[in-house]
Amino acid sequence: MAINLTKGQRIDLRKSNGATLTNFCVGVNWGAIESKSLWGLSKKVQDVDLDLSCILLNANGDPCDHMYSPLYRVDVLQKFGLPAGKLITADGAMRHSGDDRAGDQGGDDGLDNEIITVDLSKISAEVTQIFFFLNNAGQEDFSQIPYAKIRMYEGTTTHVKEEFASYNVSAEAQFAGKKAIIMGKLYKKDTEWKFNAIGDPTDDTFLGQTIHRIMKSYK
Ligand SMILES: [Ca+2]
Ligand SMILES: [Ca+2]
Repeated sequence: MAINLTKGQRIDLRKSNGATLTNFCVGVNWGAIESKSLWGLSKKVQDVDLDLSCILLNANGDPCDHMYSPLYRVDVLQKFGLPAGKLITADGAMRHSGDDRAGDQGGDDGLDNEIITVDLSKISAEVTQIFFFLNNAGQEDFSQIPYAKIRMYEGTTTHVKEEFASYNVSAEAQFAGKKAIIMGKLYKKDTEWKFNAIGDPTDDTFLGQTIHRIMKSYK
């Protein structure tokens, strides 16, 4: 049984059989907004561009690596003191599946639209915290998106072997009117990795604001 995460919950990365979760995916599944015309004869589909990103911090709380869409404009990122986006960490331990700018068209396909694969055994020794967050690059807020679900699972970008934990964003009233979420963090305690499901919605309209918020208030 997958854990149904609640805001602020801290969990060990232990499976029900006692084994440690080391290789897993963090994914977000969401759908485009479909609306019917006045007479219900035609459907209008509006793309939704959510962006799953992460930053990695060392023991001093300084950022040492990041993953976010390479499609973010470099000149805008520079205003926030941030480097260009990329889809793999320097140590090769984490990979991003790429920027999905549309969401599912034609209903829930059961697969996550943006996925970060994690191999904790290969993470650089200096990394002690990894924050995951979600921004909406478009105008909608989370209450307008038909579904948005975050989960951790074992498997690949195209196959879910076993779900470990999940969080249903669109079912939460606290996300209405919000366009960004600080999802949670992996953190190393002694030598063991754990996960804290932060689940805080924010008013940020750009990823740079979310990263500054994490650096200021969450690390
Ligand atoms: Ca996206
Ligand atoms: Ca999907």
